[in-house]
Amino acid sequence: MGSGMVDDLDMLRASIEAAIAEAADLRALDAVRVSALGKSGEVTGLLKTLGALPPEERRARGAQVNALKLEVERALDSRRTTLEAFALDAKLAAERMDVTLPPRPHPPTGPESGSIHPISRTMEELIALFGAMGFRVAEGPDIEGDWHNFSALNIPDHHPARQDHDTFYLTPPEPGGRRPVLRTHTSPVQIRTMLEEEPPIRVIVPGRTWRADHDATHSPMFHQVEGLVIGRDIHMGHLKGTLVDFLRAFFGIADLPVRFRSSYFPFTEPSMEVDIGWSRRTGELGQGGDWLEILGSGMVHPKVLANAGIDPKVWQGFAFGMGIERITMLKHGIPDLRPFYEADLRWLRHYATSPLSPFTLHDAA
Ligand code: 2NM
Repeated sequence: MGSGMVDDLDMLRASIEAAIAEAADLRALDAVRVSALGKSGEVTGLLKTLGALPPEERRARGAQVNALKLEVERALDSRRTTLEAFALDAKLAAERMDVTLPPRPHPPTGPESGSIHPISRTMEELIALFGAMGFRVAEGPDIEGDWHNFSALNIPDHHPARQDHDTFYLTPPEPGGRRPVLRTHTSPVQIRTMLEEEPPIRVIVPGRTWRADHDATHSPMFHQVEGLVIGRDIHMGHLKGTLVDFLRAFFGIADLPVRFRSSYFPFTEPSMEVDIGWSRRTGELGQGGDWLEILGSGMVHPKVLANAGIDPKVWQGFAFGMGIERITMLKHGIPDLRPFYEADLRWLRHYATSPLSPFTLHDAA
């Protein structure tokens, strides 16, 4: 009788192991597990019969059934490992992609195709060009305090730029009160950079700016890039070299005429406006014989350095600023400012660029 029962177990073992080997996926394997080891499984059923056996048989039979249970568990584990590996292989094969395929054609052929807005593209070019000259990008808040936006920059209380009709104040006036503003230039970021960092400093600050001004050539929200270089012996030669190289590279005209013209800003001394050559008749940039004002610049005023925690006896430097819309319009012959902010797909299809198309830049530096 004992050997007959062992035969039973051998047959059961063989049939369960065959079912495990045949299980083609993890779900089928789990069904085998349930039918063998589940609450009413075959092996579980055998374990339940042990209690009814006389003690001398129970010991031997118990050892055999438990050995079977262990073998079944091991066989299930081993098959599960194999099937999981199959499943991963199948998933990897299904997700396979050819990274050597050429890019899809651009400009957009479907409504879901994206493109880079000219303002964004110019900002990327500015970052690349000045990056090649060792500048990093600094950013700051769009809502500024009076001190960072005006006072630290040596802009006096009575200055016209502070008037309500030029500046967006965020709270109503109160006697002697200092009101938060939408920054009117990105210069407060240069102030923050000087306060936070030890010189030498070389940053550009591209970003949104606001002025209460709205006509064919002015938008209440526009974009600026300003730059700041602080070092022990930075002088006007560095200012001129940097800006001439930048302008020629940005506009892609190697012999673009550049002229520095004495000017005034409260935050620089001396101050210079910078003109580039163009033709008033054709609107073309280059040797056209006329001059076009393009940016402002100067040596950072000692008072501004001191306000920003930098000793003007040790450090000096230059700064500059320009309008991103303006240089973008000039570079690409865009005649009107307003469509920059209208999200008109016809305009974007014409002036926006593919994220895959290269910059149109000459070498910087
Ligand atoms: C300009 C023109 C000239 C300028 C100055 C500073 C600072 F914070 F360093 F003093 N930032 N930007 C500056 C100088 C900006 O924009 C037309």
